[in-house]
Amino acid sequence: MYNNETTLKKQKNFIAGKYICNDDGKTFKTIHPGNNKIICEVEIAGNTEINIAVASAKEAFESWSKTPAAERGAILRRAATILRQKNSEIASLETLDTGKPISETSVVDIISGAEVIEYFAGIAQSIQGNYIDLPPEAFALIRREPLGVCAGIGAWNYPIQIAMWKSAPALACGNTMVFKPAEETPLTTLKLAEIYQEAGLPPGVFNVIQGSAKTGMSLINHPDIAKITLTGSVETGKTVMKVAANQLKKITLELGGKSPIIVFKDANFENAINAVLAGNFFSSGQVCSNGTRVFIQKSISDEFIKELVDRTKKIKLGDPFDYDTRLGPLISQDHYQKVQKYIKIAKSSKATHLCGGDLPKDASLKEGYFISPAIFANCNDDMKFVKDEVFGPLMSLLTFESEDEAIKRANNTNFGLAGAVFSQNFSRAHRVANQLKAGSVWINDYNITPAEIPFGGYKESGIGRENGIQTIEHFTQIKTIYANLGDVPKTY
Ligand code: TXE
Repeated sequence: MYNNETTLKKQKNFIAGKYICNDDGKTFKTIHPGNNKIICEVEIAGNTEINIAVASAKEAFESWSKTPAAERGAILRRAATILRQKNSEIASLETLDTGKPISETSVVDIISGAEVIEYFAGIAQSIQGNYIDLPPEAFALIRREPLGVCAGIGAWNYPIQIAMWKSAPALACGNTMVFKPAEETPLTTLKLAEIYQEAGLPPGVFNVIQGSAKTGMSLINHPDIAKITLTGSVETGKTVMKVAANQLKKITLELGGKSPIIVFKDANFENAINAVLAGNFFSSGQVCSNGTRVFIQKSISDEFIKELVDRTKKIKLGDPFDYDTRLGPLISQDHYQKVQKYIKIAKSSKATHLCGGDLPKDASLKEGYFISPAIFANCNDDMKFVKDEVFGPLMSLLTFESEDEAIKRANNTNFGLAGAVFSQNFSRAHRVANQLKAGSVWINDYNITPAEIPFGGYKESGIGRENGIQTIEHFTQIKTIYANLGDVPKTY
């Protein structure tokens, strides 16, 4: 088990089933955001290591893509079992690297990823093509084939979960992968690689290379990469798409959001409060689908806001390794400064500052990137902090009168990742859900993402979907084989 004082030996890149040393000796440091202590150095993958990783994935593809689906599924299922067995250990490593509370990582990050691996392990044997009869003397076979070597690029908010969400469908379909975790959180993806190997995954099928945007850029530019799947910011998504466009590589982009939660006066009050709080402050607000624009129907707004503020003031900020902690630090110094900048913008706007946005007084937290959960009321749709993705514990409250008004304002954003409606009126809830321009809409709940339902964005929030059967389409391609049983006419 790890704790906030843990230091580790230098970490390396995991390529072709083993850890290898990089040839230029360059490293970066990863820290624990709760106290800014260095956990370890991590070797950066340069072009040599990237080339070896892609070559090993390319070679492994030859046999992995021809491995019976039942065998691929069995290996993935074994990996999910090992992940569950090692949940406590990996959760504490994730808490060390991300600063997310152990009360979250021990019940969400690894387990939800393992569920996705199990889901795609089960689907592996059901991936199928089609037969089309073409009388009188022909037929066609529609084969569903894997793409080849996929590049996975991860974000720092759900490091191992993102690696599992990306690798599970890729591998189940017969692809191989070179995965680059975010430079802030390089550690748990290496554990995933070790576990895949323990489960029987052949060398080269899943490789982990380390580094920042430069490493990511070299990886996605590699000519042998067939597909890129990224979780990251909108800006990075656009850059990746441009690189992909040059070589017509396939892409899945899971990007940011500024999602609306619409609370009608007939909502179940307690459920709506619970969801709004979790949908804003989970992982210190560092969740792409968080519902950070909260629209409350005017007639219940006073009571609703009072309850939100009372409950928010009781959220326990502290050492992420303490099981009672509900809000940990932000990921890094840069991100801390970004969120503080937005709090400052909000405080100097015409919005009403109701609570939070402060640095903790507790001396034991002063080296970490802590900030107390903030709520601003009387916001309007055009305020910068209401429009931009802040990715921190900052909730904006807006009020509305009519259903049409709420829908129009909720959709007034370039993002389109998620949204929610709270109402006990069945017709209204569905009417509104249908009109929200977002990839996921929850009715009377928030941020629920079981493996079997697709997740992904409209508009600038992304392209493609993760999870759900639809993902198979993003990790395979169709080959049509036309078979003629008769003669070819003599035309010339
Ligand atoms: O993301 P980046 P950052 C949002 C959130 C956050 C902001 C910035 O608003 O504040 O993005 O976070 C790799 N080619 N989200 O700077 O830069 C990078 O190394 C190839 C929302 O951390 O997009 C990392 O592995 N790779 C998001 C990953 O992309 C590149 C989660 C994400 O980094 C690259 C995280 C390039 N040119 C942040 N540039 C979500 N969807 O949940 C960067 N990378």
